[in-house]
Amino acid sequence: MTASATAFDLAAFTAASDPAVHAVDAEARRGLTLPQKSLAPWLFYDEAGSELFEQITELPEYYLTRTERALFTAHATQIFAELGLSAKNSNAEPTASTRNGPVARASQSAPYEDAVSDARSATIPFTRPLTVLELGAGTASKTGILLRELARLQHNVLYQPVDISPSALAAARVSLEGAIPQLTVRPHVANYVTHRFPIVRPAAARVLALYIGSSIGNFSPAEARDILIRLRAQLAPGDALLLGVDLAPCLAGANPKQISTLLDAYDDAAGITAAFNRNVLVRLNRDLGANFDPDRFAHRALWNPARSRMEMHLVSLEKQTAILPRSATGPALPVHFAKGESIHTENSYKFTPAALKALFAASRFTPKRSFTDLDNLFSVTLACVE
Ligand code: AVJ
Repeated sequence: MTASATAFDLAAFTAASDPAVHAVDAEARRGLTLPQKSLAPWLFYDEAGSELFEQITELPEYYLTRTERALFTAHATQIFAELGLSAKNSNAEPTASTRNGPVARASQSAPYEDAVSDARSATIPFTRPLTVLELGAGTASKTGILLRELARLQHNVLYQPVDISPSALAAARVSLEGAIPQLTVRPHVANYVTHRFPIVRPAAARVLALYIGSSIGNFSPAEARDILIRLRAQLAPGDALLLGVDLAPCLAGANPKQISTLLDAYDDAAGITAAFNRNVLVRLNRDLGANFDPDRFAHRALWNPARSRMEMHLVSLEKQTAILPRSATGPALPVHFAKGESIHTENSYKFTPAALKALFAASRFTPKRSFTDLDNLFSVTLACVE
């Protein structure tokens, strides 16, 4: 037996025994044999990729995280008030009162706002406690703002983050439980798209589901609708969804979002997004024993106006062939690239108010209130289950 045959056997053994590696192998074989090669964006989030994404969130060009954080800071009180939780009707000590900063304002222009203005003004008496579920929580750095506010309004808070990255969830648990004494974190490692996730409901608790950070943007309109339909099926009247989406560029208006803002956010000067993109090949090499040379692929970010999405690609700089070794799933697979041929690694959909409204309608959520920054970059919507 040659040395390389031994290495291949070892890769096959690893893939067969580890379900996570098996999923990587199956996705690589699916995506890399399509006419337009593709790899699903969940593959980005191994330990190194999760760390690179954290760095992205702090880049000057990547406005998404900081804008959403500002919206949470400005409107956390209002968000929980909409859910019937305010210092008035809780036993907990009220603290730092109104924090409506200049950064953010409540959007009054969204078309769905009109239909719900009556319901909004009604005061809902607080009775049942709230537990917080989060899809794609990652390290949950922004979530702390909301959880801290909730911990002021209710004695104990159960937080249930679901994420594909065990390392990110472990970091979330350590930092949040350290910072908020009344908080219990119950992490669940799962791909929330392909697998069911449990929702723990302490006696009579209502669920606030967070799907923030534009995570939903990785999915096509049909997939996004299905994710929300499946979430909705696990929820009951009185529960709610807080959805954070990145907004589409606009052509008119007082302060229109520019396409260049998007292009810069996905192709930063420091090259962190490029490293994040290439890391998917590093992961295939490590998990599957493939032999991609990440340096022979260029990072490319483009705006696709027809689909209202940013796309990331890895463009082959030359004619080349990489090999996925034999595994439990199949035989050794050579992957040929022409010069200039790309692997499509991510879609990041950007929403118009109309698209958002259609998404909520299709998944039977009732949007109650939307918050948007003054530059019309990002929006957070509270929607309820009726
Ligand atoms: C984590 C999916 C919200 O689409 O903006 C960041 C991932 N990709 N830079 C996004 C990402 C490139 C991010 N999401």
